[in-house]
Amino acid sequence: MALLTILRYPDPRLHRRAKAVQAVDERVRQLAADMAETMYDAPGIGLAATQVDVHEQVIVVDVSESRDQLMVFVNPRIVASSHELRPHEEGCLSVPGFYDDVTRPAQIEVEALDLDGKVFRLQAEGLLAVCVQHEMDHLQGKVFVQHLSRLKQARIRSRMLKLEKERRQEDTATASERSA
Ligand code: QAP
Ligand code: CO
Repeated sequence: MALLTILRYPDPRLHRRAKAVQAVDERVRQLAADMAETMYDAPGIGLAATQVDVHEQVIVVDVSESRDQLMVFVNPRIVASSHELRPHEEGCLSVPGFYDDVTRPAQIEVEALDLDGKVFRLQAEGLLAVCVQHEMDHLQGKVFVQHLSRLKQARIRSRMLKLEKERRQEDTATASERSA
């Protein structure tokens, strides 16, 4: 088990398109286990492989209160979605501290492989439907802020860059204190 580093928006690697997994083997099971550990540690309710700089179609989700209902989707695809749309507030581990409403289909049906490489289908609504769609967007290189207005995207981008810069200066100060 290992904690993985989560890429932060606006890192260009978040916009890479993930490739389909060719075989659900031990390597993929280890990736999913490490992603789950990283998501629970954050803590978050969903994480896509793209966010840990692995550009393969794997997502992990747990929307339960008890934090013990892990779902892993390999090569997920949406096979049906409702005409009904619903707004829901979203956040993202790659955009910490920023939240905004995104409107998406209220219900979806998703087909994916499980960790045994077996095909399964799942109907989802509510938070689970939001989370699966949000994570599947990551696999296409899309971050939820790209659903917002250009103005909001520009604001989030510059605030994230400013925070990153402050963090770097803080790290540099701490390092020079230690060596002094
Ligand atoms: C995607 O996001 C999601 O800003 C998963 O400071 C989010 O787990 C789908 C998080 C909302 C549906 C609704 C965000 C943690 C976690 C932050 C997450 C933060 C700390 C986000
Ligand atoms: Co996200």
